[in-house]
Amino acid sequence: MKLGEINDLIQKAGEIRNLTIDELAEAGVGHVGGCLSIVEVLTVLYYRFMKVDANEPKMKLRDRLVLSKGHAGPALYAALAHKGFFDKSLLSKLNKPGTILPSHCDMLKTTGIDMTTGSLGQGFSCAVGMAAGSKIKQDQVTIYTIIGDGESQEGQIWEAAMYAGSHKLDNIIAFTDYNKMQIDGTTDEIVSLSPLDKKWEAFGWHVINVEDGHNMEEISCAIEAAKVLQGKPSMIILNTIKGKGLKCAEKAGVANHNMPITREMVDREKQKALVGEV
Ligand SMILES: Cc1ncc(C[n+]2csc(CCOP(=O)(O)OP(=O)(O)O)c2C)c(N)n1
Ligand SMILES: [Mg+2]
Repeated sequence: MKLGEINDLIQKAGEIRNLTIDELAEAGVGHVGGCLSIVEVLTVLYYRFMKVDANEPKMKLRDRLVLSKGHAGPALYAALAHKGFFDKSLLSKLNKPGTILPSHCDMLKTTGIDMTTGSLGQGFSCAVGMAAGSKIKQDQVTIYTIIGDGESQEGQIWEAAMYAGSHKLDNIIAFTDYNKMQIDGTTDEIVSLSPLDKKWEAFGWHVINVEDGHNMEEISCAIEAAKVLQGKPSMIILNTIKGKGLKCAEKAGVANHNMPITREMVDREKQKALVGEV
């Protein structure tokens, strides 16, 4: 990837992160941690890989993204607004009465959302079903899906994983947002996933570990490798930081899962950054 291209992605990810933070601050509370850990993968998908058209959101032969960890909807809304699927001003209406942007993804409400999600495990199953359907129809599209690490403790994930591996669905590229935290603690404290890569391999998936899940060059290389691979579905494990880029969220640790966030908190942090105090 050329330097200019990387810098452009970094700028876009910064803008999408800021849109996400402002959107959540306007709502006053939200899934701050799990939104901020997926900003880079969303940026890379929408600006480097996904065959989508904001002017024709229902284009038949488009790539799909199923955000199985549907509680991170606000990050996806920010990416979609940035890409032009709807007006950025709508982000200020997150989760308010009459909004098109509910806290969790709803394909009947929001332009650009490919699947309704929020019940952990189900979105991933839908994505596998979409990949199977695309194969039958011989549609040349890629189904992308993002799951959480806590979500990976759902049995439904592994039923779908087994199906995709068994049917050699090489048109699905999945990501695990491996931020090592879930709602009530770290994944190690609740149910350890280790060795996560070996588990996916055992289910017939090609696995790529991305050491720094916020490095968009690394993420891009992983997707490029997954796209050319034939005969297996791909799982890209992104080692991420829950709350990435908002210091008060990063410091809160597990408590950042669904935390209060106000304009004052965000402004205070921006001011501290300006005077070099973090
Ligand atoms: C079936 C189901 N059970 C419980 C919940 C409540 N819930 C929402 S998010 C969450 C934790 C998910 O953790 P993880 O997948 O690690 O998400 P992330 O760290 O990326 O925010 C839980 C238990 C849910 N949405 N669906
Ligand atoms: Mg997690």
